[in-house]
Amino acid sequence: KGDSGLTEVNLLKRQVSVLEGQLKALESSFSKYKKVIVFPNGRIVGEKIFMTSGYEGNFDALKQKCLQAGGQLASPRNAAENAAVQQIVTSYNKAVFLGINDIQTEGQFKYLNGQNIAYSNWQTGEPNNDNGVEDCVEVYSSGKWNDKACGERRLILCEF
Ligand code: 293
Ligand code: CA
Repeated sequence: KGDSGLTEVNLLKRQVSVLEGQLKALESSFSKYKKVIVFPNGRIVGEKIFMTSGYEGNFDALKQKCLQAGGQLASPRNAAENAAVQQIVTSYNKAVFLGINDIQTEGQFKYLNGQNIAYSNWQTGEPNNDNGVEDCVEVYSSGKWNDKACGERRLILCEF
């Protein structure tokens, strides 16, 4: 077999090396653009992106808007995610509604997929179902949660 110095394996090694460089450049560029799109109305936590548009409405309206955008209402599942939600609330000085409610069974708070919540950050004394009408969950600027009537208007915060 004629050999001009570069075997087929070596050619492939060169191509892999080129692709590795291109992938690194793409990762670097993507990292920058992620920062651009979340400034200043969103937060990145691991794989999750929280984003507000500034829109305010009741729970049903907020839920619909997030679904329409291809996401869902913010549903923080740990302290790091809740801290990101808190940052948005603080930045706008407006409470948000989470994708959590006890509409189906009083006192059993669930995600929009119907699963029971696995993380919570209730304010002391909450949830209190004040006046027997509080099935939704708002987040205060303290990051603490309060159950609130779903018909109230709050700031939208979606997760993607
Ligand atoms: C009551 C007692 C307050 C509490 C409030 C909220 C309403 O007025 O201490 O802050 O309910 O739970 O959602
Ligand atoms: Ca309450």
